[in-house]
Amino acid sequence: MNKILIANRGEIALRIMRSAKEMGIKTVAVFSEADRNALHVRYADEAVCIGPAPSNQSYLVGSKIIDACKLTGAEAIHPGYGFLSENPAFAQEVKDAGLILIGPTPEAMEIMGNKLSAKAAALKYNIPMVPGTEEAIKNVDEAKVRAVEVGFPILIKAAAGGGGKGMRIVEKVEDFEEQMQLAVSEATSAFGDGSVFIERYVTSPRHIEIQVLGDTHGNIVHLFERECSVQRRHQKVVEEAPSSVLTPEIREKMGKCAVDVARSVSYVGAGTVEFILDENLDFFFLEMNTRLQVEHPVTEMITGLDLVKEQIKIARGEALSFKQEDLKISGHAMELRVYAEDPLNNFLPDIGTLQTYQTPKGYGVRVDDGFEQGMEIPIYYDPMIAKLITYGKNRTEAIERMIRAIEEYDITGIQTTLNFGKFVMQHPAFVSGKFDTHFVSKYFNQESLKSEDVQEAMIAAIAAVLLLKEQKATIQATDVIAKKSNWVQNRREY
Ligand code: MV4
Repeated sequence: MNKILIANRGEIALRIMRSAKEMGIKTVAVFSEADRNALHVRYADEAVCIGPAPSNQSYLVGSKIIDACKLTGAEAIHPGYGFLSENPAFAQEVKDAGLILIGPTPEAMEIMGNKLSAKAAALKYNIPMVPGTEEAIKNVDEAKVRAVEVGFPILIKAAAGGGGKGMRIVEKVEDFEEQMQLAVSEATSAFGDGSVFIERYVTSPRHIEIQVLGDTHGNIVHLFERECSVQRRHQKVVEEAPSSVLTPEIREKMGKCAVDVARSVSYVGAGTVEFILDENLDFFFLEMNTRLQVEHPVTEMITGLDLVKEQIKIARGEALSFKQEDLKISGHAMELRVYAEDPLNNFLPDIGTLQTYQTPKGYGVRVDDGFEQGMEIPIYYDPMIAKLITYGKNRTEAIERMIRAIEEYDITGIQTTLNFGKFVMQHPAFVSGKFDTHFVSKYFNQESLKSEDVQEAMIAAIAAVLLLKEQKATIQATDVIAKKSNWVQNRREY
């Protein structure tokens, strides 16, 4: 494999190219008209424009990407995440064109692309799953009987759904029919497939996923877990590895289950098996993602492996160079997704120009990004501008380093989720490790970011009062507090 095409943009395109370069493989970028000056275009050895800015006219058009391979002589395609990365029809077209897709087979993608067929495949092994229906619901009355058996609250899920889309919680049996009808029509319009099923609703889960790697020789290993419970409306914000709640025993059990799930579809490449973990630390398989995930760097940091290099070696037909027992966890890694969104304005995308853009540096800090100072964030794509990753000898050090790195990160011109990340890192529930998927909705409101400043102002005011008292100044304490906090409020930047 001498040349690969990266069918993606932004930070992940660059991240993939860096590994290819280290392996002596030439890279081809594809870009839309909005990305003509993007870093991934400049970094690549060659670049091909594949159309106008909207992704359905560029990054999502499989035929243009295959044509770009033919034009440049690229032998393989790395799809990154999003876009065409989990599209079985594209995977098949790539194969039919005599090219290599750096990823799993179209068959594995197809099965895992549907939650019901994924669960059916996993059923071949003894994988714990949330009680519910094993097939798409055809008869509402039968489903209602099953729902009562399973016990309320229950969750209706769309088989074709992903990332929490098309999910509905039903609290009591009287609401069942109505919610079912709504779920079916929602699923039909969103995915063109109205298949839904039910599961018992696990009320306070943690979201834990296991990274797996499979080669073309039948070897499959897991690379431990990532904790992804800190999310907002199904958008992950903070991820870490390892999870602070898993015991070595549960980790081993989950890891074995993840390998079995992968084995159930003869998985080849890098994949992620998603579980939820309840308060009793019982875990249940939910689904499998057949791509390299956004949060893969935390796994790289604790295992010392380069997942993109492993993907490329697997695609070249090489056998994994290590066994499960060779792998171990070293230290702790945190990742914060830096979005161009305003936490003080309901996380609305905040597009514009990066007037200042200075990344944090130093020991244990990694920034995977795709922009530089002066660039404009295009409105057409995902608003994630960077991933800030820190590594430490333990969780405490990774958190402390993350706070330091957030403070060093200097971005002006757009609002970002950096200060929100700092709120998470300093929150007692996060620090103690006792949190679930409701962390953000439970603890965060816009006041949390403001109150940090007010608290600082109060402390500053009290310190000033004490200082003045010491100096025996004759000023009323209340005046000082009012003045001090006003001063701090006036210089606030948001
Ligand atoms: C669940 C659940 C509780 N009980 N299934 C959301 C995304 C999709 N991958 C699965 N999801 C969930 N499935 C049962 N039976 C709670 C969630 C869930 C969730 C899962 C992972 C990460 C964040 C989440 C946020 C809300 C709900």
